[in-house]
Amino acid sequence: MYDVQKGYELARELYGSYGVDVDRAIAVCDAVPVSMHCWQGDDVGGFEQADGALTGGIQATGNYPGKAKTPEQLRADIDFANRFIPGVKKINLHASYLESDSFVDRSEIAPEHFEKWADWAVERGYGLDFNPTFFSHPKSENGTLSNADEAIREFWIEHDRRCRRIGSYFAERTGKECVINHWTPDGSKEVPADTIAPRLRLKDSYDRIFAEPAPGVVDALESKVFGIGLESYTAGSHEFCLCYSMSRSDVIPTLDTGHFHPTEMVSAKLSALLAFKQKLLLHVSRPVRWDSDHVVAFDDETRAIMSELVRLNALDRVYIATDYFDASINRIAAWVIGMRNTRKALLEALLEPAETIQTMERSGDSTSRLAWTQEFRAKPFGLVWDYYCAKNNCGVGLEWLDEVKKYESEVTLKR
Ligand code: RNT
Ligand code: ZN
Repeated sequence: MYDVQKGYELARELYGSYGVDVDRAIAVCDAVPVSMHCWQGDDVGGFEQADGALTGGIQATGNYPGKAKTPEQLRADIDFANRFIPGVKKINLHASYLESDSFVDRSEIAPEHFEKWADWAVERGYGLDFNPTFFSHPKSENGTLSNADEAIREFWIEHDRRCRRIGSYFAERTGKECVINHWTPDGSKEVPADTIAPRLRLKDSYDRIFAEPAPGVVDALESKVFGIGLESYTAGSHEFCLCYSMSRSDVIPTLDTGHFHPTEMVSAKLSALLAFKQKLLLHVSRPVRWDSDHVVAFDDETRAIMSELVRLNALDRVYIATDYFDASINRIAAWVIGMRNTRKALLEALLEPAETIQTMERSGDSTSRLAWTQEFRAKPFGLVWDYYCAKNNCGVGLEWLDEVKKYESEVTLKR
């Protein structure tokens, strides 16, 4: 290992000469909560006592050994992964990760089924976020909140109402707000002859769900362009979810980086939405040609998103959550890599002299704006990142990898 302290001092001097305060960047970066999704640990399987396949147009591909099979294993894996993930974290659960000795259907879930998760989170100081599970269930095959069958639609309305009560329970237990992401896979393989009826039912379902107050809960609606098997029509499209969230001050939009046409960038949408909505929820993922949910990379889009959040001064207006599921590699490594990349992109963005560049722009000096923006592409921000990881005791560079391999041979491969 090289001299991390020396590297940091050099970088601090260099960034300082451009007016960037490295210590402030580190402090801001460290305090921004990133909500880590629980479902990377078991390929979106969950712990309901029914072994159904993953449905709803999403797919976890790969068959890497050692996935978590019980809530205890999943929590242990999250604990282990978090040793190598710096910064303030929340844990994002799905309703299907409930705990009960006997089968509990989605319309019957209650806070008691999440008590162990809450105890665990409180002990570690984590906030908890939540998601109703509108997929992988026999009653979800022909749609959920937009279903034409009123009994089935009622079932799902009840599910989501209960999820919001669980969200309030989490907020009360943790003392932190619980962001609930409402995503329904409802759609169809061919374009329906009547495209508005499912959307009117979906709208009515949400109206009824949100009619009940849920203290401590922040409701977000996630849209999507299409799902596998549901290629031609999505009831909760971007326009639907955006219009719905515009119609209510207390519902915010979710932008998942994989939920748009492949040439559309979430980073380019942020300021437009923030001109109208006070808050947004982000699902940071990596779509490869489709909503493939690859592990978050330190790629142009992740960096552009973080850069926008910093330049827009919107770090306290946007909830950042991860959403991916890769079953082809070590799942703990997948968490560590994706979570570290998310925060790494945030730190890099915070090391740009955004205010100086914006001042140049306001004075009409676009030449300097371009020169300065480009200059920062090659600054040694990795030295600052290494120092930040060292300071948080999270492993510098690839130090975490050997430990994850060791945990794999001692724990996960023995499952
Ligand atoms: C699916 C959505 C949704 C899910 C999770 C598991 O395309 O992105 O957020 O990934 O709810
Ligand atoms: Zn998502």
